[in-house]
Amino acid sequence: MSFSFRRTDFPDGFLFGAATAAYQIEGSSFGDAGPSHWDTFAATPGNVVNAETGAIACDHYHRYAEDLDLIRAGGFDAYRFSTSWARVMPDGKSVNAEGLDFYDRLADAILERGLKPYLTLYHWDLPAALSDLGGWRNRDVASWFADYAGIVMRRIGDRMAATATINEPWCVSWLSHFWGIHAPGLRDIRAAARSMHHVLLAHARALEAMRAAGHSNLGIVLNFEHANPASDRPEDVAAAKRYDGFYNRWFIEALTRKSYPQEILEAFGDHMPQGYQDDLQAIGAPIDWLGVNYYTRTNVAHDPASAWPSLKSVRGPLPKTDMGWEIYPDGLHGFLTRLHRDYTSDTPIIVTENGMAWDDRVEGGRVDDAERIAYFDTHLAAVRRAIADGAPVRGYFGWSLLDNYEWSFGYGKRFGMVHVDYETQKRTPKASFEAFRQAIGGN
Ligand code: IFM
Repeated sequence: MSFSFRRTDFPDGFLFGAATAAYQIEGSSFGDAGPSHWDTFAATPGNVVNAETGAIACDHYHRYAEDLDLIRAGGFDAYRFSTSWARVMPDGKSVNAEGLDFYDRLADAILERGLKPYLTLYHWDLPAALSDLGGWRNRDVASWFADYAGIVMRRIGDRMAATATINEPWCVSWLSHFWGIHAPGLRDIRAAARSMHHVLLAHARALEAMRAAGHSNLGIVLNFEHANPASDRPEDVAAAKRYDGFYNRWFIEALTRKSYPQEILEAFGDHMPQGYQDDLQAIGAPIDWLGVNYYTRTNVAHDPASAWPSLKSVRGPLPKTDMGWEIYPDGLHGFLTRLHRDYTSDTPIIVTENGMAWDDRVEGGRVDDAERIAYFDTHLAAVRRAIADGAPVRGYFGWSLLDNYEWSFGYGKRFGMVHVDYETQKRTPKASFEAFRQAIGGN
């Protein structure tokens, strides 16, 4: 099975890439990395399937050369990776030379293969020592993060094609501090309100520090989920609007309009940090590009029995991935055109993550992930339609290069274009990897 497109169906210079994140692949037990709040979260019963951690993961720390060879062989143009805060600053204060040396080697190795390095500075591995101090609930996290960003960029910033501050602020804040599904596992509206502001303040302070140091092509990566009303009933339509407010609009409106959605602010009330209004000017400083992560839609119903936001997700009718997520490519087209029209105008947009989990099996040395090929194909068709409709989309990164640690789901959910046998660490490119190679011109 192959894709319905070729590289030439996209504008000249359109980037195809593969994406990963440090904690999900590196092996956090190697190279004197410190514990992150994911290590402590996973060590607490009930948080992660089988109590699995990123201690070994895909052993990318030792196997990065082989993994980068794969990206090149697939014909990709770019590699999106993240640096681990806990590896670079194990106690949250001092620098681990071995950690920085690793990223220095990695940066060179990416360039040696003719790939463009797309760096994300925070993909969720907060040092446990900073979590002890309140982590994202503590306003000081903004200056801690700016310091860390400066340290990483001084070492490898000269070689980065593009740099994002934070991956998916919604996950860093709401998912982790209100729904308690990710580290640190809090379920508390005050923690949510604070972290939802501080994560953007941290972005702003890091951006300022990097600009002052002369770095360029700086952005942020937001995740978007289409909020579909479960019915035409006005209560469900209003619930979907609230969902869109705290999931999608909160972050993009602060970044582009220097304001938060009124309805969400009112619900947070006094839980918002004092004087938050004074930070919005900095939070709304221009970015050079916006990263968009998109996977699915949610069908939202009003739920009068639960506290604000008084809603629940209900099972929808569309085919689903192994995560139970509905496959809805129109949502990607919708966000790309909506962002361009309502928020970001001509700021370049890069699809920094898109992909699906499937219960892949190696059979006869092959993994025939036809479902994933169809997923990528229909979403890349949505990207093409968005470009035709005027959205300045400049690239697309498949999530993910490798099967990896899927956070609270442990290793059970496979998102990779390359299968990983966690016993032997053997990599087996799947049919979707081969489909990319054929469409975009690898060896
Ligand atoms: O694996 C994650 C990634 O770390 C962030 N975006 C969503 C992916 C799939 O859940």
